[in-house]
Amino acid sequence: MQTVILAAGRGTRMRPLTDRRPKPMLPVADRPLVAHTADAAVAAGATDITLVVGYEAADVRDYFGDERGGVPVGFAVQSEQRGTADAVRAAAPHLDPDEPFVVLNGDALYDVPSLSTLYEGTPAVGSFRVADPSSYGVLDTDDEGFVTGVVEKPADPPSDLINAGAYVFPAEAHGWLDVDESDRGELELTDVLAATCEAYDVRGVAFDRWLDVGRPWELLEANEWKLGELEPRIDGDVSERAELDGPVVVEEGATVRSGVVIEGPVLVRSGATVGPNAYVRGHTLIGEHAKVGHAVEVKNSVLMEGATVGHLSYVGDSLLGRDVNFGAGTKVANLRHDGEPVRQMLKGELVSSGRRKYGVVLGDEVKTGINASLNAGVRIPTGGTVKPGESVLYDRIDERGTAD
Ligand code: TTP
Repeated sequence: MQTVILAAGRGTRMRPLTDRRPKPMLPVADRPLVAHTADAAVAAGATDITLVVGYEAADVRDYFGDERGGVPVGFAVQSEQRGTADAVRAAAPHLDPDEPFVVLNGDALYDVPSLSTLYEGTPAVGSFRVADPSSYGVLDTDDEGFVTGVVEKPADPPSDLINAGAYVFPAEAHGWLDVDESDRGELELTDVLAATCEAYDVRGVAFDRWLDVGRPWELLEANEWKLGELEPRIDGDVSERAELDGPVVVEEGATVRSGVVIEGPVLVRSGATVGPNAYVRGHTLIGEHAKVGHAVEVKNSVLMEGATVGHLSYVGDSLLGRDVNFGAGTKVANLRHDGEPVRQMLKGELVSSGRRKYGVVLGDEVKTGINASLNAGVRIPTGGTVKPGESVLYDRIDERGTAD
């Protein structure tokens, strides 16, 4: 079935990681986030893919080219982010108006069996069961179990199934894309779904596994998921005096020196070096040309391309942007003394990550001096610096709030 993947978003909640790249291109294990979406779509039955791009569109185009897994890929540009229905409208010239179409958010991970079930019939909407749906769009259903619509952030949720941003629309829906602006000023795909529910019995497909990647700690969760699926493989240069346990991938052109202990799942990408004498623990992605040096411990973290943690440092549950450079002895805190979930500033508000263990989010090219210490939940903007011996207690992107 023809498939539209929405990848035009600015990803403001992911700042500073999205200052220079679109959210769908953030690394999740061995490929960008939106590549997982596209690959799941191909495996589930996409016959062609139209990627709707906008912010930093060239990154997405360059990565994909014109096919993915044998399926043709085209691009539609949404120049202004006016909402998800507007994004699909931008894709319309690429679609066959006589055929149904699938729409997927390009910033979510889907499991293939569930997505295949979605592709099996028209119309349908994907959902995911959560304990507290009140802060999401929640699916409402009739007595026969068909979906009647989506209720946004209901005080009294009609079900525990939240909208997973995955739809199969009938061919007629091509004519229903001109929706009115919603209360929050956007052109919303849920209004196209509402029109579909009026005309059709819409199947709700509850996904077994699904992850919306909107906030920084969800990028850690996405990596936890996809690193956990890696098949162990050693193609790089690994010292006989290194110890590799669990699922570890060392790509061709990567080097693991003596005295290193790696506990998988860990992916060491091409051109990266680890050690000597480093300890890399589970669910860590060491990006291309990144460096983890002597007496460094890294756990559950993403080091993007070229990030360097050279000596005597601890990095836990953190996201380090491209070419970040840690001075010797820089330490990251990833746990509060009171054991409460670590909070982070997002769009002017202090938000709970829901994680007891959560470290820092550093933009590209952040540099720290020797013996810097970074408090749990702190973000540092692209190109920011931390002085030798300095202790960064509060968020440096949004100074209205604290992250203590
Ligand atoms: P959001 O996560 O709501 O928006 P965003 O990706 O820009 O992130 P943030 O809120 O942090 O700024 O978008 C959901 C999906 O829809 C995502 O895949 C991006 C896509 N999208 C578009 O392609 N065009 C649009 O106009 C909008 C609003 C979203």
